[in-house]
Order: sequence, then C-alpha cells, then structure tokens
Amino acid sequence: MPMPLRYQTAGESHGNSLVALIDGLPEGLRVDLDFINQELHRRQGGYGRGARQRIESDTAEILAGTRAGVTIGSPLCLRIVNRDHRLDDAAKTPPLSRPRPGHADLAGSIKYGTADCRGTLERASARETAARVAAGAVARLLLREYGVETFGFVRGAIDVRTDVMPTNDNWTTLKQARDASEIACPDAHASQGIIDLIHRAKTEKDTVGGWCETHVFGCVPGLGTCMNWDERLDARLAFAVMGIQAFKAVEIGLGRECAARFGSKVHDGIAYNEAARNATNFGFERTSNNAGGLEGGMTNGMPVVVHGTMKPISTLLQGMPSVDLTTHEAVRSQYERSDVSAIAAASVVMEHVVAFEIARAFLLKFGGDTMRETSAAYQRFRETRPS
Ligand code: EPS
Repeated sequence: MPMPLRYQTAGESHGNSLVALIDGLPEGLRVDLDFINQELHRRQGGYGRGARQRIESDTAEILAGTRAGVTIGSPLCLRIVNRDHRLDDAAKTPPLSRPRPGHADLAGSIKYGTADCRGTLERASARETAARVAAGAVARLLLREYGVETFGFVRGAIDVRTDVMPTNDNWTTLKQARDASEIACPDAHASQGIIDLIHRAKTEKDTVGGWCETHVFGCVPGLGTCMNWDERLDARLAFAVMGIQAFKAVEIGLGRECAARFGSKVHDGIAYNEAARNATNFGFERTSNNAGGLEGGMTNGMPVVVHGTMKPISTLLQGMPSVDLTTHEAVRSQYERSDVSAIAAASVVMEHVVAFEIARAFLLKFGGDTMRETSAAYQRFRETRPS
C-alpha cells in the first residue's frame, strides 16, 4: 500500500554524513542526481556565508531505493558526506559552555543536563538543511513530471525589500535574475542593498536575517483538504517552513496584512474563461491572489505563495550577554565559526520544504504504487469538469 510521502534526516554538523530517508515515492521516478546536486550547490552559496562553505562541496549519493537510478517503490536513502568531519575528536570540538542567545544552546544544555552545549548545537545546526534540500529536490523531480515548478528567492532584509511580483509569465525571467544575484534576490538594486547590509553587519561583528518567498506554479486545484485540520495544505506548509532552523514566522499570500483590510479588499474575485478550460485552473481565473493559492486548506489553481521570516544568525562575533554554565558568571556568549547571513541559503531550503509538502499533497490525491498509476489518475482528473 502506498505510504503518504514523508522524510526524516540524520546527521550532525561535523559528523560523518547527512542522510535523508524518503518514504512513499512511487516506483518509476528517475532520481536525477545532477539536479539534486545543482540545488545542493545553490544552498551553499550566498553573500555572508562563512568559511565552512569553502570546505564543503555538497554532493548526494544514493544508498538505497533505486535500480539503475529509478525508484522501485522502496524508501530512498540519500547521503551527503561532511568533509569537515571532526565530531569524535574532542580537541577539535571543545565544549561550548557560554550559550549563545538565539541558538539551541541553553535550552538543550538544561534539557540534556550538561554544561556542554556541543551535542545539542551539532544537531540544531542548519547544516542539516542540506539533507532537506536533497529530499525536496526529489519532490521537485516528481512535481516536474506534472508541470509543477517552484521558485524561491530572497525578498529583503532590515530596510531593503524588492517589490518584484512573480507571475506565471515572468517567473522564469526572475529566476535568471535571482541566479545572477549573489544573494538570491531577483532585483539588482535590492540585491546590492542586502549585500551592503550584510557587509556592514560583518564589519560591526553582527548578523542579518531576512525574508524569503516561495511561489509554486502549475498546481491543479484540490491539492490538500478542508476535511481534516492536520491535512490542510496551508497548515502543512506553515509547519514545514517553521521547522527550518531560525525561521520565526510564516505567512500565506497576503498573510498578516489581511487583518488590515476589509473583506472586499482581501478576497480574490472569481471569473470563468472558457478559452482556458484546459489549463490547470480549469478556466476558473481570479482577479487577484491574496489567498496565496490556498482556500479551505486546498490549492485553488492560482500560484501558491509562501513567505518566511528568518531571524539573524545567533552566533555573533561581538557576543551577547550570557552566563557560563559551570560558574554561572556573567560572560559574553561563545563565538564559533559561523555565517554573517544565511538568508540566500534559507530561501533555497524554504523552496525545497515547500516543494516536499506540495508533492506529498499531490501524491495523496493522485498517488499510486507506480508513476504510471499517478500519471493516469492525474490525467483523469484533468479531464473532469465541475458540473
Ligand atoms: C552553523 C554554523 C556554520 C555554518 C553552518 C551552520 O558551520 P561551522 O560551525 O562548521 O562553520 O556554516 O551551516 C553549514 C555548515 C551549512 O552547510 O549550511 C550553525 O551553527 O548553525
């Protein structure tokens, strides 16, 4: 029986490897490692990253789940080896006993009853997101078979924000601009503004967060459900995005701004265009997309739009007020090699966790044991009409 699509990761920042174990993929999906590695490479980039990214060259290998590169319906296991593998060497991973405000250090040390935050911080580290990108890239390979594409980018930070608005018609052009940007922002002026902010933070021994966005194009209406609260697609997307290290807020479509407007200025009018009856929206067009493509926990045929907010990196070169866990003396928090900003990487991670949830919802609606069954169910649905 097909399982709902799901994944787990294992691995520590300076352990041997990161692993993604993906369950619920149909038989017959080609696992294109070049594509996965291209996305892993994207995640490593971005202005403001630390020296670690010059050490690593993230590459996925398949440990299980395929025959000649094609899924056979069993769990798929992907591994990314850590070059900076030193967790078992105590001299190279000394205790961290001056917790960093904002990191998992203090809560983890109390939870595990230790004055050394090392165990917690190694797993809490955002290094783990490489495994999530690998899992999400597999999801994107599946979605591509059905014309569903994701586009993630950096919207801004502090007082810089681009006002670009991705649509079905312009997103591939914006993607080129994003890929030309050192900070994954498809607006050259805003890119420079964000880079300047990160440069300033570096000079001042500080850090920067930012806003990321993911847009999903090509979803048919009806992915997700209004029938069970824990299967609402908007709820699942929020869960997935909030689960990314350092994310503090998630919004769908107009998000928090909804409360600042009357209903007539929020809800997206419905129109019917007979000429577009074979499009993925079945010809039901909307006058705006404030809902971010989701109504009643289901896709409505408009692009899915998810916003994520990342807090600044919690490892500050200047330190923050803290306490030594052994002596309880007031100290500055401990510095570890880190990034000044990982917002570009975060936009890649967010795109991939969003893709995974969309693929999960897609397979819940159309999935079978094989890609042939999935394609047949999808095709049948495309031929139905509300009547
Ligand atoms: C991280 C600290 C840095 C980051 C790391 C996340 O690693 P290191 O301590 O080895 O310099 O570079 O992110 C990654 C390694 C990555 O690949 O994203 C942290 O403390 O969360």
